[in-house]
Amino acid sequence: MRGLVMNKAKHRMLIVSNRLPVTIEDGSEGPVLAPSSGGLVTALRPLLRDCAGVWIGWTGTDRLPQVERLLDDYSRRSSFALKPVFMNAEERASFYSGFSNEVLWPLFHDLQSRCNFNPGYWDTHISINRRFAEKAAAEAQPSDLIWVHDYHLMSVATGLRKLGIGERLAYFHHIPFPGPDIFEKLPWREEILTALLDFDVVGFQTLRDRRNFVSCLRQFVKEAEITSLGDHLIIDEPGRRTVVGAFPIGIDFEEFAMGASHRDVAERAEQLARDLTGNRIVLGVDRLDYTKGIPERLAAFRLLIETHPDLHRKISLVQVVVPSREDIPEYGELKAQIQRSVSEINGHFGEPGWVPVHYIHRSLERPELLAYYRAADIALITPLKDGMNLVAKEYCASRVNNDGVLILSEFAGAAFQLHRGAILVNPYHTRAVAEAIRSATLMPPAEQRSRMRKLRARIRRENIYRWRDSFCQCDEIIAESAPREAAHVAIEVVACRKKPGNPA
Ligand code: ADQ
Repeated sequence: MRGLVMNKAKHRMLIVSNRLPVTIEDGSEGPVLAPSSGGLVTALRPLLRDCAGVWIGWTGTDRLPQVERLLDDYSRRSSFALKPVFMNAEERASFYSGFSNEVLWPLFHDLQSRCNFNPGYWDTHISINRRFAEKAAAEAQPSDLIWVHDYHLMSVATGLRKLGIGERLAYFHHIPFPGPDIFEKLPWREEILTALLDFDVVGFQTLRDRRNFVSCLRQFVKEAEITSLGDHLIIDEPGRRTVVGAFPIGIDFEEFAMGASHRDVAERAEQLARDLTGNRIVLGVDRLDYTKGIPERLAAFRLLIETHPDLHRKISLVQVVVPSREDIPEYGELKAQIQRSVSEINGHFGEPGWVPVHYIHRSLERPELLAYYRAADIALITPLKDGMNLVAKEYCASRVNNDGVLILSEFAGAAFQLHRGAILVNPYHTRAVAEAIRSATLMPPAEQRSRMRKLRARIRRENIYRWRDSFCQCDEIIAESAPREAAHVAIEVVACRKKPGNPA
C-alpha cells in the first residue's frame, strides 16, 4: 500500500508487551537486569537502538523498590525508558500461567485439548489488561504511537479508550490466529474479537492468520462490515473502524550476517564441526515449548538413523533448547520427555566416537548461537504451528557462504515467505521429515546455493525495519482507509470517532 515507506521518526513509540526486554535475575548483591529471551524481544530489540520511546511491560516480579531503581537507572542511560508493570503471585498464576498459557497459547496453536477454560482466568485477564492500559495512559504523549504486542494484551485498547486515549492504537499478534472451528471453543470469543476492534490497526503475521480472524468476525460479530483497501482490510462497525493487515515480522538481517562473518564466530564454528568429528550437523534451536515439535523431530531423526544405517557416524543432531516457562508443570514434563528421548536414541544407536543427538539446554550468547548456525549443514525447524519462527530466518541470515539447507514446517508463518528456498515438511509426518533430512544430506552444493540465495534475499529485503515502518505509519494507513470523498478530513475523523462512550 502507498503509505508503507520508510518514515521512522514520525511518532514517538510507546511499546506495550507482556514482558520487558530485560528480566530480573538474582545477583550476589541483589537483583540485576539481564536480557529477556524469546522471539518478541529478539525482534523488537533492534528498534530500541535507533528511536526514542517508552517500553511498558511486566518485570516478572512483584513490586520491588530495588527493581524500580534498576529500571530507572537503565532508562536514564538509554533512549528507551523501561516502565514496569508488577503482578503478585496470584495474579501471575491466573493471568500469565492461566489465561495466557492455559487458554490462549494452546487454543491459538490449534491444540484445544490442552486448554483449561477456568472462568476466573478471564476476570484476571481483564483486570491486568486494565493495569497495562493505565500504565500506558500515564506515560502516553498526544502524538505517540501506542503499539501493543501479543495475545496476552488483546484487551488493552478497550482499557485505553475508557481512559480517554483513542488515537494511533496499534496491535501486533505474534502467534497464529485460529480458524472459526477452533476459535469458537473460546468462552469469551465475542469479547476478544470486539476488544481487538478497539485498536485502529491490527496486524497479523500472515494472510492465513488474517483470513482466520476475518472468518471469526464474520461468524461472531455479525454487524462488522468488511471491505478491502489495497493489501489491507477495513472493518467497520457502528462508531469504529479498524485496519487489518498481514505484516510478516523480520529480523535485523545485517546484524546476523555481520555477526556470523566475524572471525571469532567462524573459528568457533570450525571448532564445533571438529568436535562433532566432521559429521553432517543437523541443528534445531527452539524455546522449550510443546508447539515447537521437539519430540516429533527427535522421533523423525530416530527413524532416519534406524532406516539409513549408512548415515551412522556421519550425521548428528544438535538440539539447542532455551529454558522457558519453567514454573509451568507442563513445560517441566516436556523437558523430561525430551531428555528421555535423547537418552534413548543415544543409548540405542550411539557408538564410541559417535553421539547421534547432542542436547544443549540453556540460553546461548549471540556469538555462540551464530557459531552453531554457521556450523550446521542443515537447520531442522519443525514447529507444529508457529506465528512466524525467527530461528529459520536467523539461520539463513547467518549462512554467509550461501550454503546449507533449511527444512521448515509448512505450519510456521515463515513458510509463507520462505517456501521457494526451503524444503517444506509436515512436522506430524515422521517418515516425510526423516526423508527430508536424507534429501538435504544429498543436496548438491549448486542447488544449496541457489536456494539459500533466494532465502537470504527475501529475509534481507523483508527485514525488521521494514516491518516497524509499516506500523509507524499507521495513521496514514487509517487516512487511506477513509472513504475517498472524505480523505482530507480523515485524521480528524479518526481522532473524534473513538471517544469514550462511543459504542464499543
Ligand atoms: P517464539 O515462540 O519465542 O516467538 P521464535 O520466533 O522462534 O519463537 O524466536 C525464538 C528466539 O529465541 C529466536 O530469536 C532465537 O534466536 C532465540 N533462541 C532460541 N533458542 C535460544 C538459545 N538456546 N539461546 C539463545 N537464544 C535462543 C514468538 C512467536 C513466533 C514469532 C516470534 C516473533 O511464537 O512465532 O516468530 O514471537 O514474532
